[in-house]
Amino acid sequence: DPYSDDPVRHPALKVNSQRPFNAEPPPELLTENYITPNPIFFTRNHLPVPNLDPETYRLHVVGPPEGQSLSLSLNDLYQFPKHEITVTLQCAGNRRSEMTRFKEVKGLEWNTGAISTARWAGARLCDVLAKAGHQLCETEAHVCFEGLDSDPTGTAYGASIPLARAMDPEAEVLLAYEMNGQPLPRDHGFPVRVVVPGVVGARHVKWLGKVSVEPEESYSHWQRRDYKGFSPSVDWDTVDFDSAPSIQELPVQSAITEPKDGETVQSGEVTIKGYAWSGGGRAVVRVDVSLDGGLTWRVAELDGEEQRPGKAWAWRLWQLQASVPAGKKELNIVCKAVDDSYNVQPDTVAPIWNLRGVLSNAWHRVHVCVAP
Ligand code: MTE
Ligand code: MO
Repeated sequence: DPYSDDPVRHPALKVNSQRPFNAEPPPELLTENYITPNPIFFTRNHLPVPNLDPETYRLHVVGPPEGQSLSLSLNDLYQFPKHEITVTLQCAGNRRSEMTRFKEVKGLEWNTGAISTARWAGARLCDVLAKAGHQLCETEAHVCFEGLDSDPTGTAYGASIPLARAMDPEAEVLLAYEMNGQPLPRDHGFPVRVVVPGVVGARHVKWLGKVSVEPEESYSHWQRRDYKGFSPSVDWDTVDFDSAPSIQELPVQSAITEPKDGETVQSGEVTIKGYAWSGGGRAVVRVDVSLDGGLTWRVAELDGEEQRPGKAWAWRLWQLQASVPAGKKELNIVCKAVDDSYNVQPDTVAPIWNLRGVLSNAWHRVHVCVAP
C-alpha cells in the first residue's frame, strides 16, 4: 500500500477521499481564525505523501545555457532573503458539490472548505531563478515545477506558471519552507513547496523537486488535461482540453460558514459569518448578505488584515449581525462578494456549470429554520 506511510491527520477534518488523502475543515472551524491552524488546513493530494529527508533533500533548478544549474539544500535555500506573506490557497474544485447538485460532474465532492489561509515564509522564486542566471527575456516562457510525489509508473505531480509572474518580485512567488512559523507539515509539502499568491491551488506544487524554465507550459496531466474551464454545453465526448487556457488567477469567491444549511436558529438576533476572496491580488471591497433569498441586501462587516493594493493575497472574513423579523419561520441566507475590479459572483450555478466542476463561485445560499 503506497499510502501506508501517509501522516496522521486531525480528526476534525471532513474526509473526501482517504487514498489519496483529501479533506476540508468544517465551516465553523474554517472561519474561527483569520489564519487557518496547520492541522486543519484543507489538504488536496493526488498521490501518496512522500517521506523526504531534510538532510539529503535537494531542489534542482535548471539554469539557462549561459547560466548554471543549481542543486540547493535546505540550508542553501535559507541563505536567500527570507520573505513572509499571508496567502489564501483555494482549490479550483472548492464548492464543487453545489455544481453536482445541479448536474453530475467528475471530481471530489468539496463543500465550502477547499480554501485556507496561512503565513508562508521562504525564498522568493525570482531570487532563486536569478541566481541560476535566468532573466525575464522570453516573455512567453513558463516556469515548470515537479513534485517528488509520483504514481506507480513514476509520473510526478507537475504544473507551471508564466515566467513573467515568476520573475516579478511584486508577484511574491515563494519557495516556501515555513507555514505559520513551523516547518511545512508533510501533507502541505515538506520540506519545500511553491506558493503562487492569487493563483489556483494546483500551481502551488508541494514536495518540490525540480524547477525549470521552458518555452511551453508543463506537459503534466494537471496542467494540460485538468484544471480548465469549459462552457456548460461541453461534455466528455466533445471536450477539447487544448482549446481552453489553464486556470491561473481565480475569480471572486465568497461563502457562508455560519449558520449551516438546515440548522435551526433562535429568533431575535442572528450572526452570519463567512469568507470572501478574489484571485490575482484583487481585494474584496464589499460583501452583500440577504436574508430573503436576494430580495433585499445588507452590507457585511469585513474583518482581517488590511490589504496592499494589487497584493490582496489573503481572504477577508466577514460577519453580519441581523435581527430576524418577528413571525419569520425560515431564512434564505445568501452572500456575494465584490472585488476591486467590481467583479461579482454569478447568482446561480447553471450558467457556469462545467464538466469538471471547477470555478464554482455562484452566490452561496443557506436555508435555516427559525425556532418558534
Ligand atoms: N503538489 C503536489 N506535488 N502534489 C499534489 O497532489 N495538489 C495541488 C497543489 N500542489 C498537489 C500539489 C492542488 S490541486 C492543490 S488545491 C494544492 O496543492 C493543495 O494544497 P494543500 O494540500 O496544502 O492545501
Ligand atoms: Mo486543487
